[in-house]
Amino acid sequence: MPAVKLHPDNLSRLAVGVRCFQYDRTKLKSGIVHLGIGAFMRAHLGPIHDAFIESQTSPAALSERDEGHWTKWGIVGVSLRQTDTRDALTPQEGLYTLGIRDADQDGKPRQVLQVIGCVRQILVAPDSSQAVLDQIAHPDIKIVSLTITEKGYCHTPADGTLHFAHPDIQHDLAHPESPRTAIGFIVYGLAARKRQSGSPLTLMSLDNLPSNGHLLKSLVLAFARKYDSDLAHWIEQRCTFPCSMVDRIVPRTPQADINKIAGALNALDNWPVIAEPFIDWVIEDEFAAGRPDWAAGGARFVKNATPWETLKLRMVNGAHSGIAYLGSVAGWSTVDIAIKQPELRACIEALLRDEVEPTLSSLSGINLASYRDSLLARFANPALAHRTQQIAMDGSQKIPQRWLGTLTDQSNMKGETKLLSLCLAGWLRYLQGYDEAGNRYEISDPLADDLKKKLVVAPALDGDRQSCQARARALCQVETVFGQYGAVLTDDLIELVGHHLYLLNTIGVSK
Ligand code: CS2
Repeated sequence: MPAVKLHPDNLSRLAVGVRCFQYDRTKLKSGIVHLGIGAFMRAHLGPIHDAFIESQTSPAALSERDEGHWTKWGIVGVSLRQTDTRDALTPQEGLYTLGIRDADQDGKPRQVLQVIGCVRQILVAPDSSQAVLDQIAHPDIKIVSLTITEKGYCHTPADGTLHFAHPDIQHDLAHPESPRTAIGFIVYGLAARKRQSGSPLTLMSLDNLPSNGHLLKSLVLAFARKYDSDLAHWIEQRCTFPCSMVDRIVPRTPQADINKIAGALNALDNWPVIAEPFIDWVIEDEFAAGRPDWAAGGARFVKNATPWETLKLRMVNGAHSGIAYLGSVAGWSTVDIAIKQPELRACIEALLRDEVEPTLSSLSGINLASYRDSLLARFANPALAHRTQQIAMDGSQKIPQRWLGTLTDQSNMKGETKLLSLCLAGWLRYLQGYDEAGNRYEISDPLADDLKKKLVVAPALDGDRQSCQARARALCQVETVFGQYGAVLTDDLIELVGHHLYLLNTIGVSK
């Protein structure tokens, strides 16, 4: 174990070859509040933001501009529930390591390490709710960004409306001084901002949700209208909500990797993050109070991000969820192991080619066949060990945008939906809670209890043909997921889902 810890005072002792930010981070002041400082933000916005700062601090850039261009853009991270990121990163003054992993030509895993400097401070909302509200209200803060995962929006996935009966939303409506949800923090923080300075703000969702900016806006406004209709009006006038598409595979860092990274870094980082080399970020250029030039880190600013979001959600995430359910059931613990199985690979390739891609034909300037090939190569990355069970989480929140839009378009075009129905059956099979070797696992989903009640039967009935058909029918009655998609769940499709479920239970995925 290395003698030193990762800390600004120890950077000269990092191993040769480790990339480290090259700017004077003591000059950074806070300009961005990021809600949900998890692995994804640290592996996506973090390095792109560092690339922006470095583009501004190179000698050439500095001779042209004053420092104000970058010093005002430090990031304050907020964890909405857990204390672990703050506890790990605060002793490191916010520094952390990003390990980019892939395999060399011989398939041997390799990694490049980079120390990221742009996070100045981390707050834990339940411990410091007033500080979080004060930050959102502060006029120096120009952007509040979010990666809070799908369920963090407390909406009904089928139709995108705020779930007012959600216990945390109920709590927040009653407790303006100590909210729990991102929506509550944003609305009460904006109320203080309106009172104190009235300065504009950009609210930037970076989550895997369709039209994430529009969704965030409608949820914030729905909550604000209940609280104070003038505030809702002010938000509409003074705040912007750009939509974005974000793409990078970021598995949870296994505990064992912390020691491995410490060895390679020559310093102990309490919580490094790992990611694939691929990174993409398309964002609408609608910023109410200025923005960093993230193009320096590869971001693409566009007028309308919707086509990119649809492409990514249906191809990357749609395939991911299919692999996650079928792979978990078969006992293939990681995506690379799953996609190495010839039958599953052929099935995912056909899903993309024959069922997803025909729904994306309006996207100009993109070669879907090469997008598909590079996606399959990303899934095959043997150095990531991305757990199928990790992706399988929260299916009820993910499935509408990943599969049901595709299903709707294909049904309207009288196209192929065989493999989408296999994916739905895969989800039903996964919900049975045990894999083909009989190992039991927990279903981690905010609707787990409801789903189990409606869709899971006594194990003795799992392989019964009629029971499989009945569960396929019950699936369509899960309103929060399938509400507005009722019309595409035709009798034929339901019968096919039931038939696939029967085959998955009697023959299995892995055979
Ligand atoms: C994954 C995504 O966990 C999941 O649901 O599908 O996190 C995926 O890895 C990213 O969206 C890739 O950009």
